[in-house]
Amino acid sequence: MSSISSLILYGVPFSQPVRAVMWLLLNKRMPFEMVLINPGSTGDNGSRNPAFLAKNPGGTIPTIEEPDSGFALGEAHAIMCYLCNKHGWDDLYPSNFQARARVDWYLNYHHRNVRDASLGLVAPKIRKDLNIPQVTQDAAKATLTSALNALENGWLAETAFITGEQLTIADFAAYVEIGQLKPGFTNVWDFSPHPKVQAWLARMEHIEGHDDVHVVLAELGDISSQAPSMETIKAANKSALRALKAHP
Ligand SMILES: N[C@@H](CCC(=O)N[C@@H](CS)C(=O)NCC(=O)O)C(=O)O
Repeated sequence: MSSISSLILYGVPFSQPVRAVMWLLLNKRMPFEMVLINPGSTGDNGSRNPAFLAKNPGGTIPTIEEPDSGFALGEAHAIMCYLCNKHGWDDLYPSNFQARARVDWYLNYHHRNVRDASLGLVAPKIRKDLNIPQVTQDAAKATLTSALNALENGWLAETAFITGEQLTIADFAAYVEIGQLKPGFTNVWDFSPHPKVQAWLARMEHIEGHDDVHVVLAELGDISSQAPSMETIKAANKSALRALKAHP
């Protein structure tokens, strides 16, 4: 996965926005090195440690760094757009202004809508330390339901992918949130009211890089009836990193 001067991706495979960036890089077979950063921790490898805050003042993963120039960038969507711009990956981030604007539209929409999948359903079980109040979880689930309705009746109503017939980075961004909920992974959501979303999820499974990016969730398995132990979470992360290293 890496060479000495390759791009550095700070993160952990458990992080949804980190997985979006990983997927883009694996899909494009772009060498990178993942440097493990513990989200929320002020410790040595923590995202709230002063050394990390100097790279990303928001203290979040993913963050990338280019070793040659020292250029650092945070926010998964900004990172994916930058990488597509830099490498000319117009297939995933179209150069046509209107097509690109539709991708940007979804990427902006995502943050306070689809992203609530993690807040309402995954973080309460994986990040028990956050003590996310029930009322917050319920509000996040309601937001997710509205977002899935918007995907079902709007974005995915007529097309194979979110902004049209072509896969774009909008699909990576959306899938890392929505896909994590399905049977085979955490199994914490009933998708039966959303058949078009289900069909899109199935389509996304065939996109290059899907399996390697999602080792962490395949290993974690069903968490619908019981929250996983810290050992299970750590083991899943380790398997995910092994898979990443083995990627051509
Ligand atoms: N909008 C950001 C969200 C990043 C984010 O929420 N990352 C979490 C991990 S999934 C994080 O770093 N949390 C640590 C913290 O906020 O202290 C993005 O898309 O990159």
